[in-house]
Amino acid sequence: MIAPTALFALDTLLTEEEREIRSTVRRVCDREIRPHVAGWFEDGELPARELARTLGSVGVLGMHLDGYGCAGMGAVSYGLACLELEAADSGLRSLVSVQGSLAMYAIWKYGSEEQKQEWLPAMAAGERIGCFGLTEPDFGSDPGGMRATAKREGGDWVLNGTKMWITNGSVSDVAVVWARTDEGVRGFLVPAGTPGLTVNDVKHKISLRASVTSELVLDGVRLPGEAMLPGARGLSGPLGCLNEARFGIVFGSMGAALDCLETAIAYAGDREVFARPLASFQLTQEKLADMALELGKGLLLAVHLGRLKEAGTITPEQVSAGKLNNVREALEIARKCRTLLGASGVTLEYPVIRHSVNLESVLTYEGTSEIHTLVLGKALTGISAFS
Ligand code: TGC
Ligand code: FAD
Repeated sequence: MIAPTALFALDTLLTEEEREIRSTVRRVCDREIRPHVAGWFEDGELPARELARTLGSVGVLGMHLDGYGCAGMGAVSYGLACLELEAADSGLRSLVSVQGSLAMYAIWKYGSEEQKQEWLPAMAAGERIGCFGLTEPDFGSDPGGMRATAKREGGDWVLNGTKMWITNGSVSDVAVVWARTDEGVRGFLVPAGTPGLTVNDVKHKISLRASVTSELVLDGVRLPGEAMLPGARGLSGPLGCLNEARFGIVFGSMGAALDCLETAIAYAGDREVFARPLASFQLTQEKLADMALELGKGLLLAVHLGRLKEAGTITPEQVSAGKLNNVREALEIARKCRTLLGASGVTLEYPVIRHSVNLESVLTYEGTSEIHTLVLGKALTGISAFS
C-alpha cells in the first residue's frame, strides 16, 4: 500500500524545514484539535481564545509575514500549515486564515508603524484576535457596491453600516472594516467595545460549525483619525488581502480532501461487503484511484503556486485558478468518500461529512466558484463579465 501523497512523491518537492513545519502543525492538531473537533462542531462552539494562544505559541499566526513577532516563513510552509489545519477542520484553518492573511496582513501591508507595533506582535502570539469585515448583507461577490460609509467629522472618522458573515467576529479584539469614503474605499481598525459597534453571532449554520461567524453593526462608530489604514486606497486594498487568504485555501482544501481519502481507504479495507473487503471491488478501486489523482494534481498545483508566490511572480488569476480547482475537487472527493462509508458516512464518528459540509462554505467564501471562473474568463478573453 502507498499513501495518497506518496503516489506523487510530493515530499521530494519540499525542503527539510517545510517538512518539519508540516510535522509540527500536524502534532499540534493531533494533540489539541482532532480529539475535540467533532464535539465543537456538534455543539457549534469553538474555544477560539485558547486555540489562538496555542497556535500563536507555535508561530502559525501571520507566519508568512516578516517582523513584528511574525515567523517570516515561505509561502509553501504557510500552505502546508493550512493543509494540516484544514485536515483537522476547515474552521481551524479559517481562524488562522482570517487572523494571519486578512486581519494581520491588512495591518502589515497597509498600516502605519504605530498600528503595526500596537497590533501585530500580540496577534502573532495569539493574545489578540482580528477579523476582516468586507462582505455586507447585500454585497458579497460584489464588494464594490458596499454601503458602509466612513465620514470625516473634525479630526475623527464616523462609521455606519453592516458587515455580514464575519469570521472571528465576536471573539475579535480588532475588526478591519472596509467602508466607502469621499475618496473611495478605505480600511479602518475598529477595536472591540468601541461605542456604536454591535456584534451578533450567526446561528443555525450547518457548515463550519467549529468557527465563529458574526454580523458587525456599526452605528455612528467614532474613531480617531489615525484609525484609518494609510496604505490602502480603493478596492485593491481588501482584494489584495484576499489573494493571501485564497492562497492558503489552495493548500487547505487539499488537507480536508486528504483526511477524507485516508479515512475512506482505511474504512474500505476494514469493511466487509459480500464477504470481501469493500476495497477489493473494482468500483471502489476506481473511486479511490480517481480521488488520489485529483488530490495529487491539486497538491502539485498548490506547491507550484507556492513557489511562484515565493518568487514574487504569482498573479491573482493564478490564485483564482488554484482556489477554484482545489476547492471544487476537494468537495467532490469528500462527497465520493462519503459514499464509500455508507450510512456511517453521515455520522460525526468519521470526519468525512464534517469536511464535506465545511467545504460548502469554502466553495462560497473568499470568492465563489462562479466569481473565480469569471476571473479566469476575463483573463482568457480580455472581457469582464462583471461590468
Ligand atoms: P475590478 O474593477 O476588477 O477591480 C477593482 C480594483 O481592485 C483590483 N483588483 C485586485 N487587486 C488585488 N487582488 C485582486 N485579486 C484583485 N482583483 C481586482 C483592480 O485592479 C482594481 O484596482 P484599481 O486600482 O484599478 O481600482 O473589480 P470588480 O468590481 O469588477 O470586482 C472584481 C471581483 C468580482 C473579482 C471582486 O470584487 C471579487 O473578488 N469578488 C469576490 C469577493 C470576495 O472574495 N469576498 C471575500 C470576503 S472575505 C471572506 O470571504 C473571508 S472567509 C473566511 C476565511 O477565509 O476563512
Ligand atoms: P452572492 O454574492 O449573493 O452570490 C449568490 C450566488 O450568485 C453565488 O452562487 C454567486 O457565485 C452568484 N453570482 C454572484 N455574482 C455573479 C455573477 N456576476 N455571475 C454569475 N453568478 C454570480 N466575508 C468577509 O468579509 N469576512 C469574513 O470573515 C467572511 N467569513 C465568512 C464565513 C462563512 C462561513 C461564510 C459562509 C461567508 C463568509 N464571508 C466573509 C462572506 C463571503 O465572502 C461571501 O458569502 C461570498 O463572497 C459570497 O457572497 P454572498 O454570500 O453575498 O453571495
